Amino acid sequence: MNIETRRTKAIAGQKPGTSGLRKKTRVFMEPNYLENFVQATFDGIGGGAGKIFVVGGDGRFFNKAAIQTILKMAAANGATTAIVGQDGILSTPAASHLIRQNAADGGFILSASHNPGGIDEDFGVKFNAENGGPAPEKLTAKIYDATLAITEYKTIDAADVDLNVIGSTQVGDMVVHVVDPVDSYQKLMESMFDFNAIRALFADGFTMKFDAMHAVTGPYATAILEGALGAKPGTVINGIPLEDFGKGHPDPNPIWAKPLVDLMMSDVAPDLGAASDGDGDRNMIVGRGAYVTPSDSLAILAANAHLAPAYRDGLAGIARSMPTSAASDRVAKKLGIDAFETPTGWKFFGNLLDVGKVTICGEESAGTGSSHVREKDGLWAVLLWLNILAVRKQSVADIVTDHWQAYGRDYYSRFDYEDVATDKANQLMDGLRAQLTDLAGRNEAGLTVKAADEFSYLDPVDGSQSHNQGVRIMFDGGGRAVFRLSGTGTQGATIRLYLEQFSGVNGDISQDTQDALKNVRDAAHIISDMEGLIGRITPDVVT
Ligand code: VG1
Ligand code: CO
Repeated sequence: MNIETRRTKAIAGQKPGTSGLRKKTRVFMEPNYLENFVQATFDGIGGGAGKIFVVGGDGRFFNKAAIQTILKMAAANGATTAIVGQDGILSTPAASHLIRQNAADGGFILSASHNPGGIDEDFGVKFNAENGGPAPEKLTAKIYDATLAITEYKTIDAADVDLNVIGSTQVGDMVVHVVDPVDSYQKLMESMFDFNAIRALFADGFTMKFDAMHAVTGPYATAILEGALGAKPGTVINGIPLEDFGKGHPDPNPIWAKPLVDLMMSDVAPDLGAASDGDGDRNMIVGRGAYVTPSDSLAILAANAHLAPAYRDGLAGIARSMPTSAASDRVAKKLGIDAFETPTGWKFFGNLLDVGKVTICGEESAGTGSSHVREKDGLWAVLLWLNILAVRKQSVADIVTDHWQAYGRDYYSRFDYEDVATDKANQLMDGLRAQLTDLAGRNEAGLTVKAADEFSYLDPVDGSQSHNQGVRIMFDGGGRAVFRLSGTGTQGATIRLYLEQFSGVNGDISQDTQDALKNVRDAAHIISDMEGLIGRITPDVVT
């Protein structure tokens, strides 16, 4: 094997603390850019010698070329084995499962998740650690340091691997196994859920539409829903992964999956609508006439998980990201199990899952998952819903209403302000920080501030601390507003404003969401002086 050492220099634009690198595709295609990040990753994890890696992506433009680059570099860095999805396809949860199943040392997942794909859109590389989860902060910090210190990278001159053909081949001294991307994942799902009950549900005439948004879940959903579970052909729509996701925005929410939501609100709605994102880790659940917020979905799945075989013995605990509504905390309380509140991002759930403190986790951004992998898992959430529907034999809308009647309703909405000038966004956050100690007792828009702080997290497992994770303003009467800046955008800054209002137990659960949130929203806008600082209060995206 002829290892070439090529000179290179440091790359710009890393964000320490994020689990990967997300940039415009053309930036990734610049000479040495991808190579630098990949070499920095090998350096950050203490080298590739003797290691096994999983490699795959969501099928977006540049996916296959990036895989060839990574395979050659892995071989040059001494890896013994690479496991690659056929056609370069692996959903994020499937990659997480393959890492765990094969006791691999980590994996490269090529995706910018829900960001659009194509030569003029976004690309990304995430490195997942040996537990199958996103690299924790101590590892991303090492990778980041390596991107600054880098002077050379290693590769070999070898022919490209034929990614279309399942089987084993060599790249230099490294063995490459091209595997069916769906197979192992499907077996895992079959081991967790009552497929017979779900099959019977479909056989009884239950109808569903799953929008794969031309992204990675198409092959998974087709094989599992239409193949194994007998859902009607055509249940999966937009099921062929395309390099530009059909020019869509593969983000499963009422904005970007509007056609599906419109169908679900119409007279011809099927029983269940669902969608997943670019890399298959997010999910949207819509019943006939009933959109389920991700925060509610987490709570309802947790409250009903025992109806599926994998969770028959109950849950160890429930974790949610800080901006996610408190709905799941109420479920944990009723079940008598621990509830954890972590910073945004799946990597913070890893330790809790690894030591068995929690079984189910979720984020308001449409991510739900469990201890079966170390990523959020879109199709898993859909299958758990199906398993619950098959057992309860009620509609989604009835299950949601039952839940609100039992626990009260957490009205919830997120406002995104995109492409804000970075200095303005920072000013807004700094302005909030400066007021934190004075906010308690202030009255705005008819609400009194109960408490305000900036969220910090102390990991109960390894003692690590994460600061500056978002400003929280709690109001008397169960309202809350949270401000934070996105870490995944690729252009300017994105301000996220998360709004929440609890109805109270036995409170009014029939209001329109935005009506119920009006006071919290107005108070948040006034306290942050958003209009004065960024010149608008109307968001680009409301979910
Ligand atoms: C967003 C979401 C966050 C999620 C992250 C990655 O981050 O808010 O909840 O974990 O995307 O999701 P941010 O920093 O832009 O708010 V994905 O589907 O990229 O793996
Ligand atoms: Co994603």
